[in-house]
Amino acid sequence: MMSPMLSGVCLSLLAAPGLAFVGTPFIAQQVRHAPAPTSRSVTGSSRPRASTRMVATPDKVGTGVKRNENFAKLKAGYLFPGIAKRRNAYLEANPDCRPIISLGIGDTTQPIPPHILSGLVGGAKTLGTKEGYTGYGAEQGKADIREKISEKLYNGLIKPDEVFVSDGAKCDIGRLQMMFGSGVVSAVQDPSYPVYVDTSVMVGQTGEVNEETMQYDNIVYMPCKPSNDFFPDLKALPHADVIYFCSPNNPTGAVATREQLEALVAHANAKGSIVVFDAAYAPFIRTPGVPKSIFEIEGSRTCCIEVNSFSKYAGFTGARLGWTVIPNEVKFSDGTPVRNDFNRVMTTAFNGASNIVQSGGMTCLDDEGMAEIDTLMDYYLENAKILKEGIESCGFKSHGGKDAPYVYVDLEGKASWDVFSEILEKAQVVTIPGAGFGPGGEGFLRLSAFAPRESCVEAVERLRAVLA
Ligand code: PGU
Repeated sequence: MMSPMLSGVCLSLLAAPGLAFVGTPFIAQQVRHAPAPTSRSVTGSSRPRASTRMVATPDKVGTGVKRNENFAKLKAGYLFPGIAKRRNAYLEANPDCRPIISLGIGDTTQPIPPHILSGLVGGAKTLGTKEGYTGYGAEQGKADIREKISEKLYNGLIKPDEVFVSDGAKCDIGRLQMMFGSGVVSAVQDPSYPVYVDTSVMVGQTGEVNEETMQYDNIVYMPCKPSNDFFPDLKALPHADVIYFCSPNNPTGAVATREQLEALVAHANAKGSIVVFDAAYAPFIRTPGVPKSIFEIEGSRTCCIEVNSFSKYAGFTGARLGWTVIPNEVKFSDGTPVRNDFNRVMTTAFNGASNIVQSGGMTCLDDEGMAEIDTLMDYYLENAKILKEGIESCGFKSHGGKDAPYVYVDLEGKASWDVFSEILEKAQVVTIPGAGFGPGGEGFLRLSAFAPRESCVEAVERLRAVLA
């Protein structure tokens, strides 16, 4: 629903006298009765042009273009800008409040470490030389970084030509959806990173949202909660073509074990489904034996795609660099390799990741860069520990926060948007309500460990004062 403030703004815009496109009755009438101009008068063509569609009349304020009906199905704006809006509205209403601490969006805050940075700087400098200058492409990423990803992150389990380097995991999820199109059924963990559901809606895979369950028709929601160890009962699920699975998980912080991932891969192979495995938080895994990639699991090469990103590894949330792996053996039902169609998307609707940032990706994967990534991960994991212990000292149960940068707080039945507002108002701390990640997240709150250390420490003090 439009907020009163927003609707006020819209109404006053519509009423603004200087806006010719809305039109005074005189202008609107004049246009309606003007002789129909031709669409190509310069070349002398006499094809008639729809005369009144370009200028809106008072009761018709848009163009003549029909809105994509799938967008009308989306019930709210994207989660994170929505949270930012609430924070800004609070700040506007309380300009003298102490600085707000964000444990909200999972955005990195620590500077890019020196060795990794040298790659970015070097990449930029190379562009200023005659010999080093490069332009477009390759759309799949430079050969050297594809090789290095295959060697350093996948131990050779993946071939370089199965790696597509991109501007990030979120963008790749959108492009995978463009490739799958409207004719597939997607399954998501509930709760989950909202991009999987929202892009499924946008490309037309779903029906309307069911106002009672808050679930979209034609999406399979896989409940992930403490009682099932945040791993769905695969046997009980209706069929889905594409299964989005994220581990370490956003928002629950749950990390799937080898046995669980083996069950997932076996399920996908048996049912003919494709798993899109989101490993954006893989480097947070510290527990020995827990897989960091779905390609560590036998059988995955015939049914799995992995999306991944340097965003959280190296503080590249703004620099933008990610990758997607599609083994040659993953095929559509007609035998077409999925890789071929994704290549078609990447060459057509993408133009290759920034060559500057790919140089930064190369230094990430040097031994020195990998050590810097480890130090960054340790820093955020220590933050997660501080937040987890802090919120538990307030009397709450929590999940995650180990092998993952998110602490998932059990609100014991309280509505998550209410608790979000209460904490913002009383503690000036931004969190993310679990309900923002799907109906299965109701009753939980996500805390992000990506804030600076001192902010995490202070946030805990503030939360204790309010909640304990
Ligand atoms: N995959 C998962 C599971 C994520 O949580 C995020 C970011 C991404 C992918 C995005 O990776 P990029 O490579 O940077 O595109 N999640 C953050 C940011 C949210 C957003 O979408 O803006 C979060 O707070 O959940």
